[in-house]
Amino acid sequence: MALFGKKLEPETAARIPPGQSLTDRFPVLHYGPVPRIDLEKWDFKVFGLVGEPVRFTWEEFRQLPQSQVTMDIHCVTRWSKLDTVWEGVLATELMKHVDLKPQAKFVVAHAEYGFTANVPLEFFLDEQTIFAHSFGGKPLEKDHGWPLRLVVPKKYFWKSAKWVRGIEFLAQDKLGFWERNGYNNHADPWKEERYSEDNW
Ligand SMILES: Nc1nc2c(c(=O)[nH]1)N[C@H]1C(S)=C(S)[C@@H](COP(=O)(O)O)O[C@H]1N2
Ligand SMILES: [Mo]
Repeated sequence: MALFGKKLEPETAARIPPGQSLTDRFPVLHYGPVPRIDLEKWDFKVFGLVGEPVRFTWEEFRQLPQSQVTMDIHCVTRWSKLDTVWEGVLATELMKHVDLKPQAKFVVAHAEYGFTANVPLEFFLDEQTIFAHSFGGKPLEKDHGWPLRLVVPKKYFWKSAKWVRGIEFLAQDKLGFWERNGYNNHADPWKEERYSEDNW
């Protein structure tokens, strides 16, 4: 595996899943237009299998304790980007404000224009899952999800919903937008779970 013709160190090569190539760029990929967002009207909702639904305004969300995570991105379109740095609110931190019912086993992230992405609860509760407002020390760019995106580690990047506006907890799994449109529900880059032949 090579980047710009240079040979990679074995430690770096070992972090690149099968069928992926490294990039230093940050490609933009999504379905539909980039939403226009008014932070005065923006809110974030937690609903589904919770004791009480929770709603945050932008101000309230920004006051939650902040964390930074570094993780590797693997996109199903075959690029990987290592050591990306995200800042925001950890999923585990957000969960301190949520009275989760024991039947909850799956999470659907809801984003602008009805976009959804689903993950099993245990992946959502990964210590690195973050609702990020910054990337690489700067506010997110609009086309990368400003003002807030979910970043889910250990899965192909389509599970990381840009322009996220809420999360829903469910007892049963429910396919998200890309999972209904040809991508694999499990999305493990190390197993190359790219396409949806085995969703059914
Ligand atoms: N709201 C929303 N989020 C989305 C998508 C989308 O279509 N809509 N596409 C996903 C896909 S397929 C990828 S690869 C990543 C790309 O994120 P990037 O544009 O920041 O690289 O966003 C994910 N999040
Ligand atoms: Mo993607």
